[in-house]
Amino acid sequence: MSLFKRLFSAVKSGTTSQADWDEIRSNLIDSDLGVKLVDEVIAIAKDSKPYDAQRAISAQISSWLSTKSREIAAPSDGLAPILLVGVNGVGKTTTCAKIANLLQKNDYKVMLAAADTFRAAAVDQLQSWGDRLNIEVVSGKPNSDPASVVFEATSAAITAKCDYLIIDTAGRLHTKQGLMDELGKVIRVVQKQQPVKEILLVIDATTGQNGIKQALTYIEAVDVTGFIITKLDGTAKGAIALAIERASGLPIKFIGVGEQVTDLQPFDPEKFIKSLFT
Ligand SMILES: Nc1nc2c(ncn2[C@@H]2O[C@H](COP(=O)(O)OP(=O)(O)OP(=O)(O)O)[C@@H](O)[C@H]2O)c(=O)[nH]1
Ligand SMILES: [Mg+2]
Repeated sequence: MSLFKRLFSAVKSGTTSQADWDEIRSNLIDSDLGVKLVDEVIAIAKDSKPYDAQRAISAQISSWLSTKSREIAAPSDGLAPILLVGVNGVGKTTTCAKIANLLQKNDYKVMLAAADTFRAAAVDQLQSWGDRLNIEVVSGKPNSDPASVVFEATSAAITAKCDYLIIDTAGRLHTKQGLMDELGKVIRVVQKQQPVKEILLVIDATTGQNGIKQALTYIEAVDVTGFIITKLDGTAKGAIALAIERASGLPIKFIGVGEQVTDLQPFDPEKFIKSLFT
């Protein structure tokens, strides 16, 4: 990710001009860290001794991160329903398949629910992942009520004694109140049968600072338990991960690093912070 490589060399060299500092600052702002965090990290860097700069900056970044668990909730009371939510095109459907695959590889019994009933292609997309992974997909008729699909899927998953039900929802702009209300209804319908274990907000790393707005608006509307940051393979803008945790206090649970089903990694803060310096 190399986000702080330049900053770190500047501290190590000890002879950085104001013009250089200005350039470093503007590069960091372009990386979507946000002005406030950029100024915080530059202040720490300027105050550090060269031999101690990496430790001091890392400690500062660590203090921005969520202290909540990054594990996926265990299916401790029977079926664990997990919803993936987020704006259009961020990678929800693909990530449902990735998580289903990961859980299945860990010997859990998994079912998928296609609650994006707006587009016929959305159901087909999830169904084709289900076929490839040999995982059952529950879906409804086109344009049917997503809440009724989810109700049926939850019953089916309980009857089949599944450990996890991964629910793919339609992309919805955080600014569209009607769509957010509908999401609330979908969640309540699951909740009637089984406690929802995770509501994971999927955010595209390439969307920039708007990702923070999405996070904060979704958190107000529903009980988001964590984030998945996708498309980190195609961008140098990983700083959004830091900014989102700092703004929300909630943990990133996974990162998406490609379009294949295995391109999902747990978010490892230590490894991530280390990668910012090299
Ligand atoms: N490079 C890259 N592409 C990804 C990643 N995750 C998803 N994609 C791609 O992003 C595009 C959109 O993915 P979808 O899973 O359909 O996104 P969605 O959020 O379900 O979209 P809607 O249902 O339309 O809201 C697809 O081409 C995916 O292959 C990722 O981590 N890296
Ligand atoms: Mg989708």
